[in-house]
Amino acid sequence: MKTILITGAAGDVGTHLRRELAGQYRIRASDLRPLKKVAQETYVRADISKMSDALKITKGMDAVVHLGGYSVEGPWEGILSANIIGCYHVFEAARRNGVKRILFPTSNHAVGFYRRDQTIDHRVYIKPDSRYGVSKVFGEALGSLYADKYGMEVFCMRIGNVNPAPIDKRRLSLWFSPRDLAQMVAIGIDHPDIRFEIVYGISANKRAWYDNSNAYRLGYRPQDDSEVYADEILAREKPGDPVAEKFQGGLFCVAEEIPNPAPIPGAARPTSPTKAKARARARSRPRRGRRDR
Ligand code: 15L
Repeated sequence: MKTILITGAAGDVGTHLRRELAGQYRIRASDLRPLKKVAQETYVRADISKMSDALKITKGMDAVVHLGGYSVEGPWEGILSANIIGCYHVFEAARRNGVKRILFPTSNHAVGFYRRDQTIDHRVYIKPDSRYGVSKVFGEALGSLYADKYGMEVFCMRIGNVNPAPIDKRRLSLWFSPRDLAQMVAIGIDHPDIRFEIVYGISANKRAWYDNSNAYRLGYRPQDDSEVYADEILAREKPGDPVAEKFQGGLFCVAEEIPNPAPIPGAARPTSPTKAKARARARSRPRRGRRDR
């Protein structure tokens, strides 16, 4: 049985994945946050913004599934530390520890500025829709470098939205059921012939915006299709922001910040540069009535 590391294991995707893969692999689950253990896995608390922690958790692994990091658009400081520095640490630590295979869950937001009337495949030019999307492009680029330069095997999944069921119209195109996620991850871990691949992490959705032929070529056979939820979802959906509606990335194309679905309990929230500037402007503005006094 292979031993795998899952970083960011306490998050939503990590929690679904660990449940689905329990018994198939020996799992080392790591996160900054505490987590509820699934049978037979081990938990290691780690902060991947520290190289020493990344070296500790990647040691002795057959493969790394690097889910850790900021999972939505957010303040640059958070993205930089978790998704750029942290991602580099995980790849570099894996290389130093001789771990050949890395699965990098990138995101639909690496290509979120493609329009919804376009169908894109794994070869299109990147079009990130957010700082978060840029950080995912960074991870893909790092994967390409480590594959070409160091012979590592890197499997990048541009994940749509992992949920037990699709949650809105946009997610009808992007839905990724937990069991399809587990199937794709197993391909990434076990396929004998991976060098550097990009696939789309979605189920067999009729409304998909992707030509996912690269995943199918590697044996992916998704079992779920969001279409069974379509009538119910479309009946309750109200028209949204016109820019968000036009592009695949949706609200990420317009938002400066999206509430973090997996904050670290008790941690101070970093202030976004936009909010910090607005506060500074407000402080320097003369108070109403002051000049008359
Ligand atoms: C993502 O990349 C996020 O990690 C996830 O939280 C969702 O927001 C998803 O994209 C999405 O586009 O729905």
